[in-house]
Amino acid sequence: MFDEAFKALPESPQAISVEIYRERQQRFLSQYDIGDLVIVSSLPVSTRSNDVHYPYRSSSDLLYLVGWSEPNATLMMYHQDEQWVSHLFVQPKDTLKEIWEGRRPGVEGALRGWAIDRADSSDDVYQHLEQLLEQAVRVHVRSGVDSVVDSLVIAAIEKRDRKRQQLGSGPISIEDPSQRIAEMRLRKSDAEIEHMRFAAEVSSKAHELAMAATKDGIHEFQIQSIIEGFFVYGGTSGWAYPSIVGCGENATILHYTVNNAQCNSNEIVLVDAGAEYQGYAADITRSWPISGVFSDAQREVYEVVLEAQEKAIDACRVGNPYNMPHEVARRTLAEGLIRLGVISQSLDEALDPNTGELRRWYMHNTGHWLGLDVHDVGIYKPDGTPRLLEAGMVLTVEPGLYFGAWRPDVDCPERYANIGIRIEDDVLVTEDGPDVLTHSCPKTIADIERIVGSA
Ligand SMILES: [Mn+2]
Repeated sequence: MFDEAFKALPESPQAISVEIYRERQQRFLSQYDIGDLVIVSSLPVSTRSNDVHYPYRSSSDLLYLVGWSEPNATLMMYHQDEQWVSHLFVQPKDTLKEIWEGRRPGVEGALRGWAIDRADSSDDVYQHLEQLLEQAVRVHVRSGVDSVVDSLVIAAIEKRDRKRQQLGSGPISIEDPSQRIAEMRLRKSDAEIEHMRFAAEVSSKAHELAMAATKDGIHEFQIQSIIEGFFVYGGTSGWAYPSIVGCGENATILHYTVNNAQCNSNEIVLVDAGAEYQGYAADITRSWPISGVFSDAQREVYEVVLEAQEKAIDACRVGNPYNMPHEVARRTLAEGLIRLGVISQSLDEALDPNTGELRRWYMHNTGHWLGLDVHDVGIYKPDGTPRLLEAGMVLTVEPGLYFGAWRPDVDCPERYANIGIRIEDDVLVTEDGPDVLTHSCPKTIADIERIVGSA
């Protein structure tokens, strides 16, 4: 059923090369000094129910620096014999375990295929760490990820005075390396953008397939299954975050994930779903009428949100503050709601963060960074002022309007009762202006009306 859509996809990009990981590590390590020890751990496996685990996903920082995706891995980077050493601890080969859980690259495999200088078994990680801590001056580790690493580092710091007095060794401080990695992750390289573009293409196609299959009486979970089915069929690892599929009043609940209602022909369905490819996320929202034709009221709201989204996308330009798309979207939404008679305040009054009426119907931000994490890393206001956009940054643009008639806190205009519209695209900032990675996902009223129900 998905084959035609699959054939229309671009070829999946090649894996990020060892050379690229090496270059990343060099750039990262150039900020550190001799005597620094950097530790980046994978995240632990978590249990879902007896003997069953959640699908494993490593820490994004470890994926970023080495691309190693197995559990029980620890990366240590330190300076030795006048050069930096990337030392990765991995699950050793173990035939019995591999029969049950799957093949492992093991220590030799890690050395052959990954950007590392040394590899050892994860069984020996703490022993090595104790030795490395004796020589380290500063330790860079994110605490709270591996409790044994944390306690060894703290023990080494506690011993430092005695050690340093006798031997002149032992660490004197701990720092979190996350912010330095985040600054790098915020600016995407060409190889990363290719990965994100592929995740975006598969996700766009999945939304289009779901639109085409939509008909009166379809259930939210059926729309969800088409979308998530194509994420996998298209060659991604599946969803980057749990899919939101809400029709009718469910479309007015921002993080609705129950997805179990049946859809009526007079309703809008709001779908927020994106795939993950090689760790990189896409994040798309589309809203369409179950019947395939917007009612006048639905069309009025949709047009306002679409105009706000297009103007906000246009504000994703090098040198603009990161929050300019949000301000542009807010203004356009407020103007639209005044035009529709939903807001009776003046434009300035409507935009007031405390007393403005816009907040009733638009209560979230217009976007976030996107990358290895759906809500990707990167400080929005370094030194308290909004960061200026640079080429290579990727952000989502996702204005919406939500008229929840079920809400006791506001008087919902009857004409728009239970209409929820959000339109979200993923935008790469380039020197030549915004590049919409999710451009192939239908969003004009004409395209949506042509596609919905056409399967
Ligand atoms: Mn989003």
